[in-house]
Amino acid sequence: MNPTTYRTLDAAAIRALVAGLPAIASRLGGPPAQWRVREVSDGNLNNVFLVGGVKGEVCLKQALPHVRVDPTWKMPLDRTFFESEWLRAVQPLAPGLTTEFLHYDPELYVLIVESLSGHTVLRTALMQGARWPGVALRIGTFVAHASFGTSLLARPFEDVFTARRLFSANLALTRITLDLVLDDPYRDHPRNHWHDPALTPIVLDIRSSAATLLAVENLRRRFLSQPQALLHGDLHTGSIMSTADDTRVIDGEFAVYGPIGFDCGMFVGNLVLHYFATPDNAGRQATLHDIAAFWHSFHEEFLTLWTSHETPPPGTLRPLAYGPAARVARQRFMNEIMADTIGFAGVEIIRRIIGYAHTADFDIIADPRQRAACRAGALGFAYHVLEHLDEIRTMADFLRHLAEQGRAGLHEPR
Ligand code: SR1
Ligand code: MG
Repeated sequence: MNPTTYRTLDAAAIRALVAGLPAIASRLGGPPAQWRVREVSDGNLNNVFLVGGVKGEVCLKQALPHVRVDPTWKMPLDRTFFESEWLRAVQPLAPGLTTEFLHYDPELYVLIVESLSGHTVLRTALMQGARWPGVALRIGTFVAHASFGTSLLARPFEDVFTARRLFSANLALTRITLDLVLDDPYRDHPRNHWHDPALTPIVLDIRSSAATLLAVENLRRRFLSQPQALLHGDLHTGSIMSTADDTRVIDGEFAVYGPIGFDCGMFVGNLVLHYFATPDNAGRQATLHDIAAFWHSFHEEFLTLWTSHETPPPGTLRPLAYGPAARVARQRFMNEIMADTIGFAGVEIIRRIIGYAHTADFDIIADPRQRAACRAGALGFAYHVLEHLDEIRTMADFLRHLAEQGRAGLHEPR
């Protein structure tokens, strides 16, 4: 941080900053004094504001020198830099599926993007009962295009290595993921918490299961040592804003090169959390369909991108095998992504129930015993998945196990 220039912005300072940016000021329209500045901070880390004028609105995000929800947890400011680099990298690869990048201020650590005030955070929409089957398909498309386009399959290694070097400096947020997702929940740590004593026996089982701990260690190693593509790095349902027919991925501050199945697993894990928080069978069936649709869309689009070049782009690795051998090689890679997806979905579910950063999915269940039972269902399912990763090898296996365990814990409609 440069202490002479960085300061946390209030409404007046935001007006002054934006007034000095002619392209954005004209997008808003009218005099700065009449712009509405509304704080909408919602996530754990940053301040977020909507700035609106007579013509339009933008979204402004500023990093704080600490975690927003815990000022004692100090944090470097550079996360908005990585988010802006992520956005600039993936926006052209997945047009219409992110927000539009408008401005980055390297001294104030401010990122300004298109406002999505007509959209709803996907987690909130799901909790309100939205059934938007197109969302999962579009997220599949997003992950396929963003990951393929930043990988060695689409780019010369020189470009990929340069990008890897840039994003490998995203140390603070990679440390958060490593600790909060892949470490803390598996040992006693003051950041962990859960309210329902009914969960404690499952937590103790998880922590004493050698198969589970080995699976998590393997996922941790893969997260750090398989730089297959540029990840979003935190692709939960709170990092997606949507309407019924327009879906945008936001909040790419955790961007880092890693295994593609990490992003897929984050998304699938959060759909599973929603699945266990859903009271009725029809709602649960819809979520099973969403998970299947996501995977199908990701898988098909990734393979289509891979096989669409008659001759590979200049500088990329030229295939050595053709015909059936190439098909086998492609299938192996897709199976690797699928295995990672299943494993990372498991650890995401666990950390959202017993780790530091929980999700709101279960909060809508009024009856505390029912709420505990639903959380226990999700936690038990994730434990089962990690313990039986050798048997749960495909998304079809995963969905079958989910449907079986979900039926057991189904509760009455609220
Ligand atoms: C201290 S940050 C906690 C969590 O919030 C973010 O959205 C990420 O999910 C992170 O793990
Ligand atoms: Mg976020």
